Amino acid sequence: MPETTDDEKLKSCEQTDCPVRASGKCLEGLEPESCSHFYWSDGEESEGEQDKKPDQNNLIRLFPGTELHTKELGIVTYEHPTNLIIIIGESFSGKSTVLTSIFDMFQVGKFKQFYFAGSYTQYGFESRCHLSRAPSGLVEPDTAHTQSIEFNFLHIAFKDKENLSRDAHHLLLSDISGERFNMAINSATMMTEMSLMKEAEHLVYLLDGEKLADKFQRNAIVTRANQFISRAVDNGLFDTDTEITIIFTKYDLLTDIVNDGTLEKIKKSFVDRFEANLSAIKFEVIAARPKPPTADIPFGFGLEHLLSVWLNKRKLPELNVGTIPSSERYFELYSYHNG
Ligand SMILES: Nc1nc2c(ncn2[C@@H]2O[C@H](COP(=O)(O)OP(=O)(O)OP(=O)(O)O)[C@@H](O)[C@H]2O)c(=O)[nH]1
Ligand SMILES: [Mg+2]
Repeated sequence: MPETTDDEKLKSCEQTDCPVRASGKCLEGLEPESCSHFYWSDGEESEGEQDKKPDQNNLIRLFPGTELHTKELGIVTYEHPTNLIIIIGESFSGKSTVLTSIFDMFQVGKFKQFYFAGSYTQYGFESRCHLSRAPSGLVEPDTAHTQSIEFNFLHIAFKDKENLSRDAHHLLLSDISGERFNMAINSATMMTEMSLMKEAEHLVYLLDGEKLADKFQRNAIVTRANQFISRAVDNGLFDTDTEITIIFTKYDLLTDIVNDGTLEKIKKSFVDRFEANLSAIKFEVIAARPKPPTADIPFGFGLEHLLSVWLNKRKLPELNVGTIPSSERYFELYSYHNG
């Protein structure tokens, strides 16, 4: 392409309404060349095209604030050391309520140890929280059913109240829909597509406390949890490097099975079945949204403890080849491992 000479250059402006191109006069009333929006164009663009063309150097990238897809996680992980938390469980087990309750507790300053320090996905949190808030018109707070069958992530950053000068902690949290869960149980292909689970710092399986408390539904949901873990082991997604935490949700409904020893028997059945296949199985209890909250089991019961557990980095699998690159980002380490 022939180069334009200085004589061929045209006065131009980034502001669409500016008459500088037509009349040589600056919209701001300045000497055109001293205006920050002014530039010389090579005269090849039509007026319409010139109006549309942004100055790349001045572009500021705005985030829509919705959920992040897997390929977008670099927005967070390239900027900050981040822990990836994947929350699995069948429909209604309380996965989304865990996420929305964590966000709500930060908003109202309910955590003793942590302050909210930002989120790239605030809109994603807000839209999930909507149903649980007054404007949605619900008498009883509730959470929308998760629609997407893909992994979508919500980001949250928070600081230790005791140590505000230290960098914030960053978590990427994902829940999968009940439909996705069922597909993975019933299809090896669908399970294999969930290979991102291998990269999670913390892998969490929620067992629905409401169904556990019901003796007619209890065996079925424990069996489905066993089927899910077995299929993940059979397809190589879980192995002896995998640590999984089984969380009993809706603890407000579990008093009877805690007192009669049933809960301990369920824990033991998981350990007996999977201790040879996995690195560890841990257990927690939560009541993200007890009905009703009480002094003993308030709103968000157990969530602060979960956050403090999720801050820990997991022990990386032994690598056979080469040396580990000096990076705190597990995503990079993992891609190196497989690369
Ligand atoms: N009693 C009680 N109910 C709860 C608690 N936490 C959540 N729930 C209720 O459990 C129901 C299901 O919660 P969700 O968070 O939508 O479940 P989910 O696992 O995301 O479900 P899907 O999106 O369909 O996969 C909702 O009606 C919640 O209000 C709790 O701590 N106690
Ligand atoms: Mg959900």
